[in-house]
Amino acid sequence: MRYNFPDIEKKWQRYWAEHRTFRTGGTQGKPKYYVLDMFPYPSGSGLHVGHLEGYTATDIMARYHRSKGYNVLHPMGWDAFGLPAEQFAIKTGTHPRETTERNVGNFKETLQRMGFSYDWEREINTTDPNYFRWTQWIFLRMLEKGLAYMSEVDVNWCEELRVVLANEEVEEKISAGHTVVRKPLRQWVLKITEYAERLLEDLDELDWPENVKQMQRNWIGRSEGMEIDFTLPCHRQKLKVYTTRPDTLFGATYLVISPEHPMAEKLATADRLKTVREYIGNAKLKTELERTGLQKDKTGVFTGSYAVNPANGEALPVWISDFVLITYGTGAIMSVPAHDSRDWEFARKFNLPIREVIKSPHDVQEAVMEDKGSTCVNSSNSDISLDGLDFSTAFNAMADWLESKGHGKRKINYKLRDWIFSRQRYWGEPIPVKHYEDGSLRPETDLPLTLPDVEAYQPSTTGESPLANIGEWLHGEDNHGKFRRETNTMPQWAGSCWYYLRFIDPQNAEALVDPEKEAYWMNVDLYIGGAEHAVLHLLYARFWHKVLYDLGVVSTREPFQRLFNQGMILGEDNEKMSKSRGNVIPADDVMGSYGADAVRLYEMFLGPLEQVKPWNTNGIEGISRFLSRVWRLFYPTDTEGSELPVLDDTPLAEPLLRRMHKTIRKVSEDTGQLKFNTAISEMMVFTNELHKTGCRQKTALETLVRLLAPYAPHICEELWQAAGHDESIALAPYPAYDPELARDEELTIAVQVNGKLRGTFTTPAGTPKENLIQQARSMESVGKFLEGMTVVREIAVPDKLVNFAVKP
Ligand code: ANZ
Repeated sequence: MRYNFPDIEKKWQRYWAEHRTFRTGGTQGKPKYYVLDMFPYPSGSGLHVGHLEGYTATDIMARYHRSKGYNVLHPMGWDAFGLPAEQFAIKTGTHPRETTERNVGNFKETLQRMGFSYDWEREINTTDPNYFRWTQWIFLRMLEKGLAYMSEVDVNWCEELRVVLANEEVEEKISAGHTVVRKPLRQWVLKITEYAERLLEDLDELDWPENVKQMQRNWIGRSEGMEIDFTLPCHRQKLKVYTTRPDTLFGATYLVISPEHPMAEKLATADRLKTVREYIGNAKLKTELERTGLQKDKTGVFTGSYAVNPANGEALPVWISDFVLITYGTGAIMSVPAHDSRDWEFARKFNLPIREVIKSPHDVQEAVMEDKGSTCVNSSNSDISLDGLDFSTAFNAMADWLESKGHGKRKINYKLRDWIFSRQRYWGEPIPVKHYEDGSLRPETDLPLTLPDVEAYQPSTTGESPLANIGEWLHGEDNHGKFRRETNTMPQWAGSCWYYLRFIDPQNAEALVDPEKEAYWMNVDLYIGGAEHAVLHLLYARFWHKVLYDLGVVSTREPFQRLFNQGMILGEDNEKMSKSRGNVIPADDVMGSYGADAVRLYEMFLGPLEQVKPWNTNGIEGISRFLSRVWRLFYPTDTEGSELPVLDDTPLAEPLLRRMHKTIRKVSEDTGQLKFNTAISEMMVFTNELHKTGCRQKTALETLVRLLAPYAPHICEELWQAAGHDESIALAPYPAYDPELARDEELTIAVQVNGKLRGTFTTPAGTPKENLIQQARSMESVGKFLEGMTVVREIAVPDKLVNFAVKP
């Protein structure tokens, strides 16, 4: 009988839906496993093979854990508010709801064609009023707690999109060619800074990639320093600077304040006022990035005023420069050009004095204190001396002295800013607040507050959302008086801040999530998604989760225990897949040619999940042949018809028995650790062995099919049924191995890149070439040398070595 994948795949997808095979179990009895994808924004261009990588990985984990006896929660939904649908509405007049529905339909069809074992009864959509009612509910709890507030803030205003951007979004928009300027607007802001310390501390207990944790740490940007007061002889006020290096105070030779600093104009002496005003005016036109970029030429003006250094009484000139940001510290710094590179550049450019106060024992051009063994020099007054002290001793000595004299205070600063939370948009969750004529503000009592239909989707000319044009929605009156509704909507990030909780209890009309169900399912055991969300989504969601924790809605401090970033799949040309490059491989096309099982298997066989790797259509042919070989173990001839395979029941011979137990061990271990590529090559080896020995023994063949089922579920269901089973293979237990029979004779294999030894690994004697290459590729110590390079040749010498010949 032939392997007819289109019919087989359709047949089993229908079977799973009819039998509700992947319905999530209740909260009793079994251990739980919650495995989650970063749910997609249903765009108009559909899913390509890159999108399916992470979804395939989570699906394998879901199926694997089900057969290992876990109660698995594996849901899917749609993060469907957002700009593209709104931009499309502006252009064509189509309601974003229509566009969204159509796109969701397409996405869902593709995902179902892939045979993913989602519990579709838990599907959610962030634009559904039954969903965003709870997004609005969370916002109102934040309002009550003072965590949501309105403020006149300098926002990042995108000219082309006529919308405010979060700090976290600016870079992406600039690189897309948009203009972003700073402009003051009254906005809703969420006080994420109140959680800075907890967001930082709790990172330590998470099983996340170290680089993602580090990016969050950098974004939060905690620094320990001091605020130091410099007296201004001609003014009553003092000038407060923030520094992380009070140990270098004797080396300060001038001060710099930000153009937005409230003292900037006041400090300008009459002869300098015109130049100072001009400089301040020009700074407004630049973005933060233009001002602070390291390679940027430094600009600045002298105010004409001087301030007194509390350590040595020297009068230091006060300058204005736009590399000092008003949003950080106090918006004023003391410059120590001998030991800070930006200060150094600035001093050289404007001919300001440079005084060394740190000596390094090493021969370095510019002494930095982090340099081990560096100590202070030229740093004493009649009260204290820092000379000869190392960084932390000097820091503390100076801090104690300044504090005792009332010249300064220790201070912890964070780079993290409060989260600007309003958008001048139609297609978002309405912010459920009413503004009354007396200036007061009250929450909407009746949630959800839904979106009215509008005629036109353009932002209003005042920069308000199109909702400001809908009179009957906008204005109203209740027993508190006449009111006007808030016209801002929430940013796209809002809905994804808590969706993982709604999957636990999607229909609940009384509460966001039932506490008992929450306690059973949380937190998420495995969360897979792209590294591009390292800061934005993952930081926002952690913040909301902590707010919900404080409200008693959730029982865990963190939402996602384990995070895994899949490496991007590039186009065949080694470039990122994108419409403009024309290198996108649509998922439906390859599924049409090779079937879902082949696509799933091939995506996982491309290389280690975390690695970036190019798609290669020739490679999928090989996988396709492998599936046919598995099929022919059961049906050796290509005859038409539907005869059942005849399998024999005699005990397995010793060598094959051992081989089988080893295979179970390896595939099971690798699958559990998301090392899917090596698990697959192990199954290939076993399949070859079965063919070579002409084995048609029931246990051996069924074992192969059970191991393969999480990867290629359709063909395995078909063969499992053919072997005489009535129940879905998804419900069959995972094969177990006998440790004694699974023991290996291990050999050490050397791995080289361009002939240089980059690592070794152990593997059973006789491991075939392709398996050796896969294992070698998965090694971190090797991967580093392959990244960004083109592999020109892969050489594997069985039982000895692997060598990769690469070029840039
Ligand atoms: C003197 C000094 C000497 C500094 C030295 C550094 C090195 P982090 O670690 O990022 O917190 N700074 C303070 N406020 C600033 C602002 N608003 N805009 C630009 N720069 C600002 O950085 C703190 C350091 O950055 C501070 O310590 C200050 O320069 C500068 F050898 O003060 B330092």
